[in-house]
Amino acid sequence: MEYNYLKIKNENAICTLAISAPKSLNALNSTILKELDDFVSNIPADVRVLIITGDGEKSFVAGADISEMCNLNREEGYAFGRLGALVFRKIETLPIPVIAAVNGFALGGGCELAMACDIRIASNKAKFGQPEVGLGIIPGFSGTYRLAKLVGMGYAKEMIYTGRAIRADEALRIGLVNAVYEPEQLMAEAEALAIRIIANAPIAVRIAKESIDAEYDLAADDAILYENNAFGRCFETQDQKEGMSAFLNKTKPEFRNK
Ligand code: DAK
Repeated sequence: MEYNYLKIKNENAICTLAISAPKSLNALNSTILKELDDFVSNIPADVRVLIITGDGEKSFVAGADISEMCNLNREEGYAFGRLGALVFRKIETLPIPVIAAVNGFALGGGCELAMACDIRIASNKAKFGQPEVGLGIIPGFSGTYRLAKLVGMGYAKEMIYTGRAIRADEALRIGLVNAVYEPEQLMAEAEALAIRIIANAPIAVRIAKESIDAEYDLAADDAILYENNAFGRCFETQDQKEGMSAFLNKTKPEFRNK
């Protein structure tokens, strides 16, 4: 599929995807959602970390496209929300880590896209918010679900009920982002983070992601058992042998994704 709204750079196992709709501050219309769906459904097998950002200096994603949503009826609203929610869920469940490099406005569907990623880092110009109730709707791409998980009920309810946008420093304080950088450093820091991840055993990173996500909603005993099984699976890999023997031999491991 040819993409009109996605700019993709794929180098050294790190793929950077920039959403690019400059006229609407990268707001998500249904074509962008379909392009995103196609991209994440066909992500090249050699990609080990995906970085998602917004094209331009001002915005990550300024939400879902209000001009497209304006005249939807109930069924159409459901279909639009479902399309976005399913794409974001595909991003969340990709077998590789996904980093959101939030370079500006991350409002509504933009904040929700960032929250579907594994790790969020931000420029000090970024702003996060769920302003939907001011438009007569609620967050529709799983924001009511993920925001509370990330920052707790109290902050999530305050942000969603008031629609107040918060700056990057507040997002850092409440745990919505992991780190804040000068705008010109953001992409280099995202790549540095990706490089630190891909230095490790690929299968172990994949199993770690799968385990953290699967265990989050389980009761303690079930979660611990899940981890025990996942831990056991690591010992079927050549990379486990390589990692441990390299440590014992005081050499650098050469992981082969096997
Ligand atoms: N949609 C469409 N166009 C947008 C947009 C958006 N979300 N955000 C900005 N734009 C457009 C503006 O209309 C403007 O277009 P022109 O007038 O130049 O044609 C252009 O981008 C530049 O924006 P501004 O002139 O407003 O720029 P400022 O710097 O003054 O302000 C801003 C930047 C980001 C603070 C402001 O544009 C703004 O407040 N934008 C709207 C942010 C927002 O409310 N986002 C949340 C959207 S609602 C659901 C599914 C999904 C959702 C809900 C339900 N289901 C159906 C279940 C999700 C909803 C949302 O995300």
